[in-house]
Amino acid sequence: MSRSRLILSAVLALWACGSCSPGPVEDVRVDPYSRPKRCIREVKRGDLVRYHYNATFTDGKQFDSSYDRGTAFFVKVGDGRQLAGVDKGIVGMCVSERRKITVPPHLAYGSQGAGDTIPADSTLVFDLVLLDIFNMADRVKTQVIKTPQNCTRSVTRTDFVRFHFNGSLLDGTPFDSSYDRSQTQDNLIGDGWLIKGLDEGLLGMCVGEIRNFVIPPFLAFGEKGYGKEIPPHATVVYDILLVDLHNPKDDISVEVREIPEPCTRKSIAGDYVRYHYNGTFLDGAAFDSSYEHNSTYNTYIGLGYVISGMDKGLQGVCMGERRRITMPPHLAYGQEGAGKEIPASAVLVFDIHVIDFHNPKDSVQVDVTFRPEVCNETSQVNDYIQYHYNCTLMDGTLLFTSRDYSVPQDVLLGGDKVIDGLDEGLRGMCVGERRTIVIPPHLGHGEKGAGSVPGSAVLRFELELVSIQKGVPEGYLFVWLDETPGAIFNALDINQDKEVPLEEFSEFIKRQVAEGKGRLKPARDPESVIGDMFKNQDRNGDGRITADELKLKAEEDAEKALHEEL
Ligand SMILES: *[C@@H]1O[C@H](CO)[C@@H](O)[C@H](O)[C@H]1NC(C)=O
Ligand SMILES: *[C@@H]1O[C@H](CO)[C@@H](O)[C@H](O)[C@H]1NC(C)=O
Ligand SMILES: *[C@@H]1O[C@H](CO)[C@@H](O)[C@H](O)[C@H]1NC(C)=O
Ligand SMILES: *[C@@H]1O[C@H](CO)[C@@H](O)[C@H](O)[C@H]1NC(C)=O
Ligand SMILES: *[C@@H]1O[C@H](CO)[C@@H](O)[C@H](O)[C@H]1NC(C)=O
Ligand SMILES: *[C@@H]1O[C@H](CO)[C@@H](O)[C@H](O)[C@H]1NC(C)=O
Ligand SMILES: *[C@@H]1O[C@H](CO)[C@@H](O)[C@H](O)[C@H]1NC(C)=O
Ligand SMILES: [Ca+2]
Ligand SMILES: [Ca+2]
Repeated sequence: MSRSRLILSAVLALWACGSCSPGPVEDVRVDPYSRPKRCIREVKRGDLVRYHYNATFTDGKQFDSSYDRGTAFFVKVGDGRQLAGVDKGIVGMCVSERRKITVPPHLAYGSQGAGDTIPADSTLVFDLVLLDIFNMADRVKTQVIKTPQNCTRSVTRTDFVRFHFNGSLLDGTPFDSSYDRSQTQDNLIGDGWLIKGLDEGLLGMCVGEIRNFVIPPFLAFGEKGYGKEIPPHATVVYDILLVDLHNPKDDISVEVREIPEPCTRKSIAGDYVRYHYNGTFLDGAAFDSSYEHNSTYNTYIGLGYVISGMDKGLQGVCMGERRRITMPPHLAYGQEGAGKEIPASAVLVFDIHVIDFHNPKDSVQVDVTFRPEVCNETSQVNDYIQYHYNCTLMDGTLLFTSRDYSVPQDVLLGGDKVIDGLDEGLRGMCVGERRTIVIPPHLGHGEKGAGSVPGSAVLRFELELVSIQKGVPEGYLFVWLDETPGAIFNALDINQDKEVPLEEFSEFIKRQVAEGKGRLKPARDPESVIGDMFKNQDRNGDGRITADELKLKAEEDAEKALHEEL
């Protein structure tokens, strides 16, 4: 349009002055010798422009230059503050365009000239490059460059944002970039910390969104500019990527992803939780994961051992639950951040998988899954039992199983041969009974764990009792089931020769056991138990028990029992 308008105005000038002049009055000549490919806006009257220029006479001699003053020329087009010829010749220009405007004297300093510098009737040549253009009616011009897939929340007033930006002037000269500092720009919105144009422009943005802003100087750095980079009256252009967003009033937010059924118990403050996590920022970038450490993260909750967002977010979880906990910086690592990984004021997103938890006060939890109809006797301490088991972690990982062996597992209950929780959980069972027991680590393998059992792990055992061999009280090798025979030595001395060697003793004991009158300590070779019993009676170790020896031993035992009673 600029061309045709100029020609048109030249024609009009010709007509208007047709009778008063010897020839057509010369108009401004415009030579747009360098025009950018992209021109989104052209200068029109009323616009405010910034440009650099060199001014010469037609012979090329320079009489003025904006460069000499160090700042570009700033003016409103059409308000008469620049030469009428330039005012006219600049119309239609784009930013970064270069024009040579040749101004005839009557549109410059006329027949008067200007002081010593411009002689009368000088034609002047202005070589200028347009740097900036805006209008007081402008608003921030916003263009969405990239929209994220999911946007659950967008910036509102009083939010705190972290963003990356590239800032440039309208002619493309970069003036600042957060990328150069490798850290985000962090600001409260609506609080006057940011230039007006951004304070407004960031509203409604989502994390991951990229916007381009063109901001006129009166909504940016105004007539003062900023530092060396941003000149006075500069329009600024920002590409902004929103990285992070929260409100200082935010609490944690919890999104439950998966709750296993049944959930019989939920964690409370004071529990000790083992969990896996993936830690990311709001934009999805990962900063840490427990899986990389090959172990769960373990902590007491509700007691201030972990960042408060986590302390809170881990309460009320079920074993096996998966949840996402999003925590604002004031409930995470705050304005300081942490190490290289967590920047200042970062919102953190943790995807959590709860493996197990327990309370230091927990005891063994028993759940009988099958009880046979006939249950004449149950397993007790000192009994020798056989059982099948599957031992898993609470997430189902199988650790051990008796199926790996050809025979069932066996144990003398109370014998300190298995973890305390299992010893306890195996008591009170009928043969054929099945139960599931849950053992907290303090009754299991403790904080250190053992082998494939992780430290502080809660264990689940599936148990099936195969057999019970009743035992004898602690410290005993043999007990009488009926009454103790009165004349014991006579009974022992089967051939009545007043002495009892090992063979005779052994034969007697075995007969008692066979007849159901007595019981040997189970879980050991009977011969060796009988051998020990014999040694206890054969006081002088000559291989024979006499009546006196037996009497002495009986008296001692009675005395010992009396002492123990007292
Ligand atoms: C003005 O002159 C200087 C020095 O010759 C040159 O660098 C600059 O590009 C010129 N500016 C314009 C707008 O012609
Ligand atoms: C967006 O949300 C949907 C539904 O919540 C989810 O399935 C999808 O994975 C999300 N996409 C991204 C890129 O986060
Ligand atoms: C800023 O510029 C850098 C370098 O050109 C580029 O990688 C980055 O994507 C730009 N950022 C935005 C928000 O446009
Ligand atoms: C985790 O285990 C993998 C595979 O066993 C191993 O390559 C890696 O080095 C381990 N990482 C740590 C931190 O122990
Ligand atoms: C963590 O990420 C890994 C790999 O993407 C995934 O297999 C695992 O399930 C994630 N864990 C949680 C708790 O989300
Ligand atoms: C259980 O006791 C009943 C009655 O005393 C008896 O008949 C039955 O044989 C016993 N069963 C077993 C398995 O010991
Ligand atoms: C152990 O697991 C196997 C396979 O699931 C099952 O057949 C068996 O009954 C389980 N053992 C016990 C004692 O529950
Ligand atoms: Ca004898
Ligand atoms: Ca003896």
